[in-house]
Amino acid sequence: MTTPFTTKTLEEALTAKLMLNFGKVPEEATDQEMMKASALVLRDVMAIRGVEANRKARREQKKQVHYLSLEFLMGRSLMKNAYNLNVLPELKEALGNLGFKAADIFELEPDAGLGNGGLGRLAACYLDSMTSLEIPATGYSICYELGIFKQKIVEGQQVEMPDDWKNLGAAWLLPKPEEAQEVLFGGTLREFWNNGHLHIVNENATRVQAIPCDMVVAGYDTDHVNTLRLWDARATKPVDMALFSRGEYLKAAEETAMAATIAKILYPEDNHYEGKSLRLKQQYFFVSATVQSIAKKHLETYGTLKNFHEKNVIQINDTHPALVVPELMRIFIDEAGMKWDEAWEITTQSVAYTNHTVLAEALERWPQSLMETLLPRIWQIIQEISDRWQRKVEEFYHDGEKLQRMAIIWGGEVRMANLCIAGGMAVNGVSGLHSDILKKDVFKDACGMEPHKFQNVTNGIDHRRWLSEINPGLDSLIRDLTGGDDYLKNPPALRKLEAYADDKAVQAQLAAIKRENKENFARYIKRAQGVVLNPDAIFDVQVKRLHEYKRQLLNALHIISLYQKLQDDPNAITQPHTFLFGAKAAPGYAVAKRIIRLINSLADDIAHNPICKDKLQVVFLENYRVSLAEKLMPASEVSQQISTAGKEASGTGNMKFMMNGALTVGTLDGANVEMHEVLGDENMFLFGLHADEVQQLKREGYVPQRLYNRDPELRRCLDALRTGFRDGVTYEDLYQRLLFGMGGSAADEYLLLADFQSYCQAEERMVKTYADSEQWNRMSLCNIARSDIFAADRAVADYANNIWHVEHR
Ligand code: 26Q
Repeated sequence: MTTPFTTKTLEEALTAKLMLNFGKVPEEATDQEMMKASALVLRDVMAIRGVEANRKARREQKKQVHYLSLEFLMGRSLMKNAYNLNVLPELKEALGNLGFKAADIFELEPDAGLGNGGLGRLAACYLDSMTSLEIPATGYSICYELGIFKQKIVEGQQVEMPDDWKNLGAAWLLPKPEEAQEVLFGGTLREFWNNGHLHIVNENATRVQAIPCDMVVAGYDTDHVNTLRLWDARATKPVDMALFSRGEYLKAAEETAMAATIAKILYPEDNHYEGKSLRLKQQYFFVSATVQSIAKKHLETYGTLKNFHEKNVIQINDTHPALVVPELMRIFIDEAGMKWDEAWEITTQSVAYTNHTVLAEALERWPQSLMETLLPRIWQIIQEISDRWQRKVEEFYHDGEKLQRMAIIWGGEVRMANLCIAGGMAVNGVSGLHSDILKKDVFKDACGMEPHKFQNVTNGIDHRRWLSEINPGLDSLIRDLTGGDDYLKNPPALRKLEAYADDKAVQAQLAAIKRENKENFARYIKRAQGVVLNPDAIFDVQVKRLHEYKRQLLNALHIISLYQKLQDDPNAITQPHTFLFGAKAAPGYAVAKRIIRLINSLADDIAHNPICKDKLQVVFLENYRVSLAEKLMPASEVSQQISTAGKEASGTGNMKFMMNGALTVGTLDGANVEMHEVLGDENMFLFGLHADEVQQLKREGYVPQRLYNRDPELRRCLDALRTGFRDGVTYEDLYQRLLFGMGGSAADEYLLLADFQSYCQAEERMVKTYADSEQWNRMSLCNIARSDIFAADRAVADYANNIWHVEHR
C-alpha cells in the first residue's frame, strides 16, 4: 500500500485545511476545528482513492456487492481511518507538533450512531472487512439526522436525549446531488397499451428526492476503498411557479412534509417490530433510491439489465430492506420492459437475506392496507409474487397448514421474511445454533422445499478495531509473541499465542496489561460519571441492549443474593467484585426501563452500605455506545452472555470480550456455542438449560412458583424486589411478572428462575478461578488465541465464497 503522508506533509495538509475552511492558523483553531480539518484531510485522500476504485471497477467489470441495512453503527472514524491508512502515529505526532493533544481531538468526534445494536454494528464491521479484503462493495442506509438517542440517567431512570451527530460528524460525508434519485409514494396507477406492451404509470404520486451522502471508508493496508452511501431526503423543487400557484400547492406542501420527516430519526426499537407508517416510508425510500442507483450504474456499464445478477449481489440485513425484491421487479418490468419470468429469474439470483432473530415479536408483518395506499405498484407486484409462491408451495406440499405458514400475504398482512425467502437465492442465520433453529423450526417448511437456499454464516467482528486499535498493550504483546503484525491480515496467526499459555512471564505481562486497562477505565469513569471504581475488584460486565431475553434481571437477582449473603456474613465475600452494566432500553419498552431503574436502585443501596466497601459494587454505565465499548472491552475480565438458550441469534459483544481476554459466563446460546467448541468447558463458565431443554420445559408446562416455594435463597432474592431498596421504590411489578406473568406474557417467560441456581454456581466457579491468577491468565490467553474464529474477515470470506461468489484478498 502507498503511504499517503509523512508527519511533515500531514502537518502541512492540516494547516492548509484550517486556513481554507476556517480562515485560521493552527494557533487560533479550536479543537473542534482541528477535528474537522483532520477528518477532511483524510477524507480527501480516500475520496481520490474512491475515484480510482470506481474506474477500476468499471474497467475490470467485477461483480459488485451491495450491502443494504437500515442501520450502520459506525461509531467514530478518525482514529479508525488513520489506522487503516497506516498514518495513525504520523497523525498523532502532527497534531502534537501543531499544539494539539491527539487524544482530545479523537475524543471530540461524535459517534455516528446510525444503529441500535448488534445488527447495525455488524454492518459496520463487515464494511471494514469487505474493504480490507478488497471486495468491491457498497453499503447503503439512511442519513438519519438523529441517531440512536443519548441516554441520561436521572434519579435512576433512563431519559432519552436527541443525538444530533451531524454538526461535527458530517465532516466525513460527501454529498452527491448529481446522483440524486426520485422516490414515489402513493398516487394512482394508470395502465395503457402502447406498441403491444402494457405500460403502468403512477399519477399524482408524492415525490421525494433522495440525495446520496457518501462516506468513504478505507480498508486496512490496501489502496482499495469502499463507500457507505447514506440517503438524505429533500423535497423536489416545483419547477414551474405558475403550476405551483394553481393546483400543485397542496402536493408541494405534502412533499415538503414527507421529505422533512423521512430521514429525521432512527427507530430506536431493537429486536422488536413497530408497524409505523413512517418506518415503512423509510424502508421504501432507501430501497428504491438504492435499487435505482445500482440499476443506473449497471446500465451505464453494460447497456442492459439482463446480466444484472452476474454483476451484482444484494445482501439484505434482516427483512428491513425486503422491498428490494418487488422494487427490482418493478424496474425490470416497468422500466426495462422485461417479462415477469425473466425479471423473477434475475431478481431471485441477485438477492440474499440474513435473518437476525427468531423472536416472534421482531418478525416484520406490514398491514396490506398500508402497502396498498403507500406503495400501490409495489403492492400489485407483491400480490403477484405471493400468488405464484402459493401455487408453487401447493404443488410441492398439498398441505393447507404449510400453505398458511409459508404464505407471503395472510390475514391482511405482508410477511416480510417469507417474501425474502421466496425472492432470494440464499437465507442465512448468524450462528450455527441460530441457523439450525431456522432450518428445523422457524422456516422448516421453506427449507423442506428449497433446502439449497439455507446456510449459516457465523458473525464476526472487526478485530483491527476491537483489539489492535483499542487495546495497544495487548496488540504489542501479540506482535512480540507471534512475530509481528501478521495477525492483522491473517487472524489465525493469533493461535501462535497458545504456545505461551503456561509461560509465567507472559501470564504476568497479560495481567499487567489488563491491570493498566482497568486503571485507565476507572480514571475515565471517574471523569465521566464521578464514580470511583476499585481496580482490585473483578470487572464483571454485562453491556448490550436491554431486553428481557438477554436477562439483565437474572444478573441483578444474583447480585441481590450475594448482597444478602454479605449482610448475613461480612466475610462472605473475600474477592472484591464490581458489576458493570450498560444498556439502552427502547423508549416504549416499559419493563426494560423498570429493569434499568432496579439496577440503579440496587447500585445505590450497595454504594451506601459500609459492609460492601471494597467488596461489592454495582455501576450502571450511562449512555453505552460504540465509543464507550472501545474503552470498556480492554478493561473487562468477565463477560456476561446469559440469554435464554435459543433466543440470542448470535451476539457479537461476546466476541469483543473474548478477543480482549475476558472470560465468559454464559449459556449455550448464539455464538457462545461456537466459542465453547473452540474453548471447551475448561476455558469458559457455562451454565443453564440448553435450547432443546428450554423448549421441552415450556412444552411440559413451566411453573416458576414451584421453584420459588422450593428454594429459600431464590425466594429471598425475589422477595427483595417487593421490599425494594434504600430509595423506597418497590419492584413488585417485576416480581409479579416472574411469578405470575402479566398482560398476556407467561410467568417468567425467559426462565430466569429455572437457571438461577446454575447461574449462581457458574459465578462461584468463576470467582474461585479468579483467585488462581495463573490459571486465570492461562484461560485468558487461550481465549485471545482462539478468537480468530470470530474475525469479521473470516465471516466476510464465508459470505464471499458461499453466497456472493466474489473473489477476495
Ligand atoms: C423492525 C421494524 C420496525 C422497527 C424496528 C425494527 C428492528 C430494528 C432493529 C428490528 C430489529 C432490530 C435489530 C436486531 C438486532 O440487532 N439483532 C441482533 O443482530 C446481531 C447481529 O447478527 C446478533 O448478534 C444478535 O443476536 C441479534 O439480536
